[in-house]
Amino acid sequence: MNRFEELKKIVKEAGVIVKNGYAKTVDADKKSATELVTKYDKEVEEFLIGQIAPLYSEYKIVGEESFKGGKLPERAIFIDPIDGTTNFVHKFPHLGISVGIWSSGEAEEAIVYNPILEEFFYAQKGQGAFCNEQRLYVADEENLQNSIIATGFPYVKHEMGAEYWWVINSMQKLLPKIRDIRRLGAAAVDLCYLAQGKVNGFYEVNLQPWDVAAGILIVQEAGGVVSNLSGGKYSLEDNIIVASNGEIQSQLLNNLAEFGND
Ligand code: LIP
Repeated sequence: MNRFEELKKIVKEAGVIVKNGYAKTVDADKKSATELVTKYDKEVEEFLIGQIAPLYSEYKIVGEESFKGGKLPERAIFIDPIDGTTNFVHKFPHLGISVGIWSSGEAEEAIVYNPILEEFFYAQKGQGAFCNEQRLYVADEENLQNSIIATGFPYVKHEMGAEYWWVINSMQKLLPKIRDIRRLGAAAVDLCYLAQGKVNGFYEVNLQPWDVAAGILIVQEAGGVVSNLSGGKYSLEDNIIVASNGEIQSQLLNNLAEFGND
């Protein structure tokens, strides 16, 4: 079995931990006024690190619950053990185990697995994107007005700072120009739903590398595009991500607010 197939098996096994926790009443700790973490986030990340580190020994692992900050490694495996922790705690089934493998600023391999809905998304660079073995393609829609756009709100929203005003100003500018918004609560899965053609675009501010490292490749391999707010190449250290089926990318970018203009 090749290394990526073994990685798929490991993520599937991690899904059992998530499923068991989802069926229980879960105690959550607060990382901040609005950000939650549970023992399942930590247990899944520890399991994944223990299994993946020997398999991908030439990479450094950057996990949401264990990363101590600093410069991102050139060759890294970004792990979000439960993307959508708030949904996990509130029993809203939009969540995913996200594993994104990057080298020199490019995504190489990606897995996003929602064990609650049994949606297993994966991609390898140049080999297409899949959900449960079915090939994925972004939706063929060239008109922003006919588009469903997914987004999310940053944990710092309660501080009503620059991120909050960007979200509000962008919503005010964009909402009349689209079919509707979907705020589902897990960026990794939002990006997979873009790849699957369920939504036509996605944007968000203040996401972490582990939220998007896998979803980005799945979008790209499904024919979509990912950029920063200026339309340039997205870096995992950028503050704002804008992704779409490609046909509406410039319309979407033109209808988001500039950052910092309160
Ligand atoms: C979440 C993202 C979501 C965002 C939330 C949070 P977490 O990640 O997936 O899109 O809106 O604020 O960042 O914290 O559940 O891993």
